[in-house]
Amino acid sequence: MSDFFKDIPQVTYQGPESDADFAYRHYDPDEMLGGKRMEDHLRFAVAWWHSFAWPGGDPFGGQTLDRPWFGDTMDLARLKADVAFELFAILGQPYFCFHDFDIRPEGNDFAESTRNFEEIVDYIGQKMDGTKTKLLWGTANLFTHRRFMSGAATNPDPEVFAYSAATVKTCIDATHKLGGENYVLWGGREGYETLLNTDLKRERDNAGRFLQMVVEYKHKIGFKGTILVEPKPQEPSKHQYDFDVATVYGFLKDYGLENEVKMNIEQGHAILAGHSFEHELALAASLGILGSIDMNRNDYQSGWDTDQFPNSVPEVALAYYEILKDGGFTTGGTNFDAKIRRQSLDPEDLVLAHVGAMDVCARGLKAAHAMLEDGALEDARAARYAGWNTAQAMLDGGLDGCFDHVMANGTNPEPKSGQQERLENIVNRYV
Ligand code: XUL
Ligand code: CO
Repeated sequence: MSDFFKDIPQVTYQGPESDADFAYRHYDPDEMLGGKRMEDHLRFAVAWWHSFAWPGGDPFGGQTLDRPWFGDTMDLARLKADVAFELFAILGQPYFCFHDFDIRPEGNDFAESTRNFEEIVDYIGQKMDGTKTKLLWGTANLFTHRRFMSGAATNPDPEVFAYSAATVKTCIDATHKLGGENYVLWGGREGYETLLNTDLKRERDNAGRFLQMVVEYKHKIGFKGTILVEPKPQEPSKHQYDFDVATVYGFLKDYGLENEVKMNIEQGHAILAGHSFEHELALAASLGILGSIDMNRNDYQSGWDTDQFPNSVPEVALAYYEILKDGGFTTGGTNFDAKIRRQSLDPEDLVLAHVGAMDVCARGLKAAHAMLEDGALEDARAARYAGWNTAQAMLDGGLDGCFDHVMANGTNPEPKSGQQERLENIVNRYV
């Protein structure tokens, strides 16, 4: 046991009336919603990078957080893992996620980095034994080190492509070994700064081949988890190839991967792309590729990826509505890809950030479940499209069919109310 979280109690469900800081008011893991425990609906995960590896920097200032495990040695990497599992236990978290870079010190070369990584992965495996915490997903950090500055799979230099592929192999191996339920690819540097030096077609083809190689390898080693791509329109690259769900779907189709790869959709990335979170979720669901979510928001004034913990029940309710309507998570879950603010120095800030976010998500989930059960929104939606139940013959007939239909009926279609305000009022009854 480290003493990092000393004096912080295990957080338990105490009900909406509780005024304790270290208590869940809405997240009751065992509460049943539609025949499924709340914990199994939400499948919360702590993100290793923001919670344990981020030093508190912003573009104008460096480290603000002082952590006893900061440094480059294997002993400190093990201490970081010890503290991580202490946080999981305090929160009762069922899952975590990591990049290779978050858990191991960088070596002098690929071989040493890989040795460090494998050693820590085994250490984490031992820590998982005997706890309830599992791995939601693993991923490779192909964006922080300067070797990736011009891209990983989309780098003009094939040596960097190879290095990236070799790194991803080690990360899929680790995810497989730890029983991970998904493997994520977020293309932080898979884009460009200027078209003047960029062969866009070649880069896109290389990204397609890279993802095919990932899928081939998954099948080769028998990894049963889901491969997920996480869209984001920009930042750090000026333009990123995985712009949004629609763009990634087109990309998957081009490279024959639409039945192999799903989406990890992040709230803040959806907003950066000019969409709402629920738009991205609904579109992915309609395409059959909704996999998992990163539940972290951005500041609406800064217009940048501030990775804050969620705190708006109405927003998360509409997100979980789309997820439940799609049948709920299978291998996916709710990853808090979120960091505390750089002034939040204390260990308890890290705990309370998760407690609040879990409660917000629990309230949103309960509202979404009730909205779906009562059917008011879906009944109205079905009624709005009811005419299509008898329109097949017209469609089969093409333009002529439509012409004949209009001539035979001889009427002008009457516009009908979209009832937006009534539907918004319905939502507000639940949130
Ligand atoms: C970056 C981001 C990443 C991915 C994993 O904006 O969201 O943390 O989730 O690489
Ligand atoms: Co993310």
